[in-house]
Amino acid sequence: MKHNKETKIVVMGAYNSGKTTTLEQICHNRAKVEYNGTTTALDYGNTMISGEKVHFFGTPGQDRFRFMRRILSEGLDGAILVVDNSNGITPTDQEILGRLDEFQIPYVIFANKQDLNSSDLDIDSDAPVIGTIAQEGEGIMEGVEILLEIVKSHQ
Ligand SMILES: Nc1nc2c(ncn2[C@@H]2O[C@H](COP(=O)(O)OP(=O)(O)OP(=O)(O)O)[C@@H](O)[C@H]2O)c(=O)[nH]1
Ligand SMILES: [Mg+2]
Repeated sequence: MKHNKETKIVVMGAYNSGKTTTLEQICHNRAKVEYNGTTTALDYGNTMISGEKVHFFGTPGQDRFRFMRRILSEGLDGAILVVDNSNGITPTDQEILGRLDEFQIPYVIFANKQDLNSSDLDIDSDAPVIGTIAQEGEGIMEGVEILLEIVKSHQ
């Protein structure tokens, strides 16, 4: 019988882009550490997808917590970069993209807040870009499924 490894996905992105909201849509049993609505340590949740357990860790977006990105990214199988589409790609996003490409981590980009701005992201990446409205759950599970396919084909 095939051994089903549990999968670890890390949700990354700049401050206020919608990482926590995204994770809340994916997972129903969750823990979060935040202060005044901003993530200060991490978000965590897990869910079963196609009979496999998938763990999601959300990073803090504020640059003063960037060390958490490194800690939470130990042993990750894949990543979601959540971009605020009304802001475009920020320096934080650029830094994350550079690392994901450098270490050949499978990832997808969620172009979030499509309700505020639905123009195309100007981005230098070969990863799939999925338009999302995290608050309404739009695009989220479709994007997760695309990511899990890429993670599987990468293994
Ligand atoms: N209009 C709109 N607002 C959104 C969307 N997704 C999230 N938000 C709002 O954006 C704000 C930030 O969302 P969070 O999910 O806390 O963002 P975050 O990336 O976890 O923020 P940090 O942890 O502080 O980096 C909240 O007020 C959300 O309600 C969206 O698709 N559209
Ligand atoms: Mg957050």
